[in-house]
Amino acid sequence: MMHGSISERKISCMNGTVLFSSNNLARVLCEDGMVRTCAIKGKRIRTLTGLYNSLAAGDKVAIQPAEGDRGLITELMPRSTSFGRFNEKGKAEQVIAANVDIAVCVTSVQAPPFRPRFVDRVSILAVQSGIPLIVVLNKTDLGIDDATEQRLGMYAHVGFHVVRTSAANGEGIEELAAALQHRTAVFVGQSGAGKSSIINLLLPEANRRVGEVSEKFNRGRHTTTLAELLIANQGTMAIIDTPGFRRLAIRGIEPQDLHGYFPEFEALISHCAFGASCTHTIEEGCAVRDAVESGAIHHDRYESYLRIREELEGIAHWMRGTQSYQRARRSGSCIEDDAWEW
Ligand SMILES: Nc1nc2c(ncn2[C@@H]2O[C@H](COP(=O)(O)OP(=O)(O)OP(=O)(O)O)[C@@H](O)[C@H]2O)c(=O)[nH]1
Ligand SMILES: [Mg+2]
Repeated sequence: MMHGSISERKISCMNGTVLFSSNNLARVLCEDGMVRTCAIKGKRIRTLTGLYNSLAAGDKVAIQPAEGDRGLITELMPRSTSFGRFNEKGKAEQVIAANVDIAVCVTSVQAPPFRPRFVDRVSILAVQSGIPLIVVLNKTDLGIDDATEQRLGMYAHVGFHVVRTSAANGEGIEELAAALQHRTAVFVGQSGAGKSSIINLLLPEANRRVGEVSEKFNRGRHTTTLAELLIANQGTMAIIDTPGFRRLAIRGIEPQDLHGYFPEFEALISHCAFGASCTHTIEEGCAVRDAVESGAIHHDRYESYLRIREELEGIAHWMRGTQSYQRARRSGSCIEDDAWEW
C-alpha cells in the first residue's frame, strides 16, 4: 500500500505552462489539458529570490494537482529566455515573459504617436534576451508620414524585420502570422498601439479586450493589465500579450558595453581609433561618429545611444555616491525624465 501511494504521488505530479501570474498565484495550463489555479508550494521559489515578480507568463513548471481546478507549483524549470525590464517601483528586475523566441514591438502611426526611442529601448531588451525583434507599425489605415517611413527604413537597414499592419483593415496580418508560425512571441509596446487588437486577428479565440485611446492625452488607457500567454487552438502559435509600458528603464548593462546592443554600431567598433574602449561620444577617429556624420548610422539611433549611455553612467555614478545622478536628474537626461513617460 505504501508503495502504491508513492507511485500515485509521482503520477500525480505533472508539467505545465504559466498562462499568467499575479500575487504568487498562477493560472497554469497543465499537460492533461486542464487549466489550474496554482499557489507556490512553500510560498517561494528559491531560484527567483531578488526578482520583482516570482513567476512570469510562459514559465514551465511542475505542479501537484489538488481538488477541483487547484494545484501547487513545486518547481520552476530553467528558462530558455527571459524578456524583462527593470521595475522602478519594485527596484528589481521584472521578468515579463519567459521562454519566448521572438519579441514584437507594436507601434502606431498615431494615437499614440510613433516613438522611435521607445523602439530603440525595446530593441536593447531583445538583444539582452538573445531573441530577434519584429518592429510592427500598426494603424497604417490612418496614413504614414515621411518621417515615420524613413525611420522604418532605418530599422529594416539595422536588420529588424519591419511589418506594417492595420488591425482595422487587416493589412500585414498575414505577413506577421507567417513570421510567428511555430514560435512563442512576446508583444510589447505603448498602451493603445493595438497589441491586443492585432492578437485578436492572429488568434481569434483569444478574444482580448481592446481599449480606447484617450483624446486628451493621445495615449492608451492600459486596457491590458496583466501579461498573458495565449495559445492558438492548433498550437501553431503562442503569443504573450502585455500591458503597455509607460517607462522603459534600461539597466544591467555597463555603459562601456552599450555599443554591443546596437547591431549597426558593432561592426564599426574595431575601426574606432580607441577600439572597444571608445565611448563614441567625443573621441577623434571614432568610426561610429563618422558613420553618423555620413548618414550610414541614423542620427536618431545615435541620439538614443547617447541618452541611454548617459542614463547608465548616471546610475553608475550614483551608485558610487557622487552628485552626477542628481545633475542628470536636473538636466533631464535620466530615467525619471517625463519625456520617457508615454
Ligand atoms: N484606426 C485604427 N485603430 C486601431 C488599430 N488597431 C487598434 N486600434 C484601436 O486602438 C485602440 C487601442 O487598441 P488596443 O488593442 O486595446 O491597444 P493595446 O496596445 O492592447 O493597449 P493596452 O492594452 O492598453 O496596452 C482601440 O480603440 C482599437 O480599436 C488600427 O489598425 N487602426
Ligand atoms: Mg492590450
